[in-house]
Order: sequence, then structure tokens, then C-alpha cells
Amino acid sequence: MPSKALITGIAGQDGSYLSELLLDKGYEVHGIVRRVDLEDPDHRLGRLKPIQDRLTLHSASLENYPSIVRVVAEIQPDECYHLAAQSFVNYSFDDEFSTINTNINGTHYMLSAVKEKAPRCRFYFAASSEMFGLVQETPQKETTSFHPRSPYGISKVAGFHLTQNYRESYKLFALSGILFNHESPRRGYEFVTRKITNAVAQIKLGMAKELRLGNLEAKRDWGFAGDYVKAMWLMLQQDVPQDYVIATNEHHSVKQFLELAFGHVNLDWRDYVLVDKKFYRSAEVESLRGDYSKAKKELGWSPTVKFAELVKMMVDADLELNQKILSTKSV
Ligand code: G4F
Repeated sequence: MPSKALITGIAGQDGSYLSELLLDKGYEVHGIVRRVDLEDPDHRLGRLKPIQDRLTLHSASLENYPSIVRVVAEIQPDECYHLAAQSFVNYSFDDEFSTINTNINGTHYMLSAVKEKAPRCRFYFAASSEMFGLVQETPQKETTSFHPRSPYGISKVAGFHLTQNYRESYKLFALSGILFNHESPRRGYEFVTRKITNAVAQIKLGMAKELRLGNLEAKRDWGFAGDYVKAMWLMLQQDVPQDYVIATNEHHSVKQFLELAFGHVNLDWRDYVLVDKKFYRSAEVESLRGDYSKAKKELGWSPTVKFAELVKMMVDADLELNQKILSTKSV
């Protein structure tokens, strides 16, 4: 019998890479999606298109406990990857109640459903480097204390502690991956990396003239999402559930990302980028850099894609995508 995996947030960047990885390993892969996603698959499930006929998608809502319990009881998963969240930090300032309610309750519902209906299931919680916020040391590691700077960060700290508590109180095999920023051509357009690479492609192709951004001095530890989902899987294969930092231990500023992205198509970013206060955050996380030595030692995991390679990969993919859009418009 193949192992069964259940993924929340399966339609997102990480969910799509993780599904591919698990299918390659022979898993039976199930995903929780919203009813509206199934009604409009072309728009909402685009990342899953190449593999959709190999997945089983279940309609449920992370705001509705009975619907979660029903899916977990029916599937009886061996592994559960809880990736779903309102994950854009900026939105969380505008809509703090909804971010906090959805992210914390969603994690609580998943943990409780697993405990009640599939207690032998191994549980992965997508924690985040945003939990470190106003960093207490650099680089950040598993023992670094948290100081979240946004409702999103607060919701992830709560999810981390809930996961830890279910592990300690109910002996669930439950752990958190503290993932630093991870990007790819499948990244959502609202995040700064994709916003930049899409704009670079559009400017190069004559489809846009400028790019408006917020804080260019912020530094992030950016890795490749395809590498990071391998770490999620490795964590659940260990004998003992533990939390791990997943990062590259390098950080770069938004400005450095701009230099490389525009430079890749022989443009100077200074000619196109405007700083707009609208994109500044109420409380910024200025700088993140993660120490992944525990994951390296215990999981045998290391990142394989370097920063410059990641930027080029994303710009090239957006050039191709926008070229297609241009050519369909001209037909
Ligand atoms: O790309 P971002 O929006 O990512 P952020 O806030 O670091 O969060 C991402 O990574 C976390 C892991 O640490 C995840 F948990 C989270 O779900 C998400 O995936 O912003 C990166 C930086 C920020 O400092 C922001 O202020 O870029 C800066 N920035 C400057 N101008 C901008 C912009 N960010 C966005 N999204 N848009 C701008 O115009």
C-alpha cells in the first residue's frame, strides 16, 4: 500500500512542488482546497495542472472544523503537511483579525482532527522566519527567541507553539519547519521577488514602464522552493519529531535582487524603480539570515540553488510567460 499524504495549501507554490516530490516517491497524494477552487480550476489550481489527474482533491475549509475532521477521517493519512495560511505579511496588517483567526484556528483544527481521527499521522507545520521578526541574534537558529513584527508573524508563533504542545501533550509526531523565504517561478505576484522579476520581463518586452516598491534596504535569506519542500519531507522521515530551520545562511537586500534581475536583461534598475511609501510596512523585519546547520547535520539537507541562479531562473521564466501573453494578444 502506498503511503498517503494530505496537503493543505496544495494549490500554492510549496504545495505544488511538494505534490510533485511525493508523487515521484510513490505516495498517494490528497489535497484540501476550497469549493471555489474546484469551481474555477483554470485560475485557482493552475500550478497543479500538469499533475491534477494524479491527485485527489477534497473540498473543505480551514475555517470549518467539521469539514476538516471529515477529510482527515476519510483519508487516514500517514503524513499531513499543513501549508495553508494567509501568507502575505502586508495583508496581515490590513486585515489582522482575519489573518490571526484563519491561521491560528486552521492550524488548531488540523492538529485536533489528526489527534482525533488519525493519531499515528505525522504532522508538518509550515512555520516561518517571520517569527524571528526583530531579530535577537544573527544568524537565527532553532534556539533563537521569537519577536514577531506582524499579525502574520504572531499567527505563526501561535501555530508553532500549538504544534509543540500537541507533540508534548498528546505524543503526536508533530513538528515545525522554520522556513526562510523561498521563491521560484511559481511564487505569487504580490511577493517582492516575483513582483520584481515579472516587472523586469514586462519592462524588457515593452509591456510596462516602471516598478514601484517599498523598502529596498530590507534583507532576506532567499532560497529555492523546490529545495525547501525536500526538507519538509525529510523532517517527517526522522525517528524523533523535532523543529528545523531551513535557509541558505546568506542574505541579500531587495536592492541587490533588483541589480541582478535588471542586470540579467541588460537594464539598469535605477532607470525604472520608484520608491513608494505605500509599500512600506507598519513594522518592518529588516534582516533575516538562517543557520541551517542542524538540518544539514541531521537531515543531510543543504540548499542547491544559489541566489544569482534563483534570480535568473525567475527572470527567464517571466520573460517566457510574458512573451506568450504578448503573442496570444497579437493573434
Ligand atoms: O516578499 P515579501 O513580501 O516577503 P516576506 O514579508 O519576507 O514574507 C515571506 O517570507 C516569509 C518567510 O520569512 C513567509 F513566512 C511569508 O509567508 C512570505 O512568504 O517581502 C520581502 C521584503 C520585505 O522586507 C518588504 O518590506 O521585501 C520588502 N519589499 C519592498 N518593497 C516589498 C516591496 N515586499 C513586497 N511584497 N512588495 C513590495 O513592493
